[in-house]
Amino acid sequence: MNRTAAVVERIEALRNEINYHSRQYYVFDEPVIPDTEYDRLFRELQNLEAEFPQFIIADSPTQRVGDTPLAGFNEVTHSLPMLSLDNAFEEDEMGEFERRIRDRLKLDGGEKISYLAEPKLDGLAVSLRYEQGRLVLGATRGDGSRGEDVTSNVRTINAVPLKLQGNDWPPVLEVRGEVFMPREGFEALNKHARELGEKSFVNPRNAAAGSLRQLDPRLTAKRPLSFYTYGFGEVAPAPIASTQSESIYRLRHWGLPISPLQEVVTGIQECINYYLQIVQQRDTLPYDIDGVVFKVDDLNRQQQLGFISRAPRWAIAYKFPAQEEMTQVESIEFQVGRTGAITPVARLNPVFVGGVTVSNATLHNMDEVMRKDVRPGETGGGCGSYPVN
Ligand code: 5U1
Repeated sequence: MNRTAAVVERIEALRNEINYHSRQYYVFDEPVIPDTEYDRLFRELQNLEAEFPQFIIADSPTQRVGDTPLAGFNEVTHSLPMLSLDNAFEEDEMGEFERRIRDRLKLDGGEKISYLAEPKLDGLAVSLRYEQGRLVLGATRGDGSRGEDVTSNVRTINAVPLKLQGNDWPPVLEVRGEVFMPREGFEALNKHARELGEKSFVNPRNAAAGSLRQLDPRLTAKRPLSFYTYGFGEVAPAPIASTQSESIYRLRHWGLPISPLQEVVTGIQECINYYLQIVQQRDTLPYDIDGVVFKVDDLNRQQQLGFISRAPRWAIAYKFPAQEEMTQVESIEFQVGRTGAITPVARLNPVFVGGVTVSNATLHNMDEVMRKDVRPGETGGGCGSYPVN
């Protein structure tokens, strides 16, 4: 074999190996090599591609980050609308949800309904379109019909595959899911911003949204974003399975990450039990969630049930109680960090919110204090353990 053929073979092997390890990490949560070994493989590929640029392809793992900032985001029309979810806040409303479904499907008393249950991530909904297994479009939800083309930014998210695994995917596969920032990454990002005297983010959701709307993908690439898939847009040919759970499970085999907490539950009591179990786990999860989503598992039933305005009748978000309380600002103090960065902190009249007593709230920086016009003696609202602490 001549040198060029050997290089082509090595490049191909490295890409496959790197993609395999990415899937093990992001999709299966089972990394098999240490980060240092992964970095070594990545660097070897970068070096070979630098020496032989004629063999660079758009979906090489080295090509996630483009180097041209955009002038603005183009508007895109979703091939199928991006739906929203109806909400339930009480157990009774979950009972009503099931009763409406039973009535429409004309089910007799004995027949139970199965649902796919999963946590509702507090992030930003996006649509990813794969054609012939390759990522061709990433778009924000926008108004549900039209969103913004953020392809160059979603490409920088390591959990988003640039190319699907295997070859049994439908030629057009559009998936919907949530881009989010894990808490640890959010804390590190804010700490860094504070050390540099820059503006910090109020919560991981805002940080994820701000990161995805950067015009320079090199900045998005530095943000610790992740992604889970939960649904579908256009799929052709469709369907890919007869239930929501099987369809979503197939995505996993194609390299798309899905929540490891997904479960099929049957009947409304199991829905409630699942909700209570997730409430218990909520604070230990590495990312913020604001409820639990239930979807009728049988796709024929989903079709029979259809939609009402922009929300499907076959799905519901059972939301956690709002983690927001009113209290009084007693004083504003200034904390000096190890690096000399000064952070204003509000001392609060202690208030119980989100399962904890809150008596301090970081105000991040003076811009935030001015923007929110926070003053001692005044009363205002704030959200749970984040960022109030
Ligand atoms: N986990 C989850 N979040 N979420 C949000 N599933 C889910 N489904 C949604 C939305 C808007 O919509 C379905 C109708 C696809």
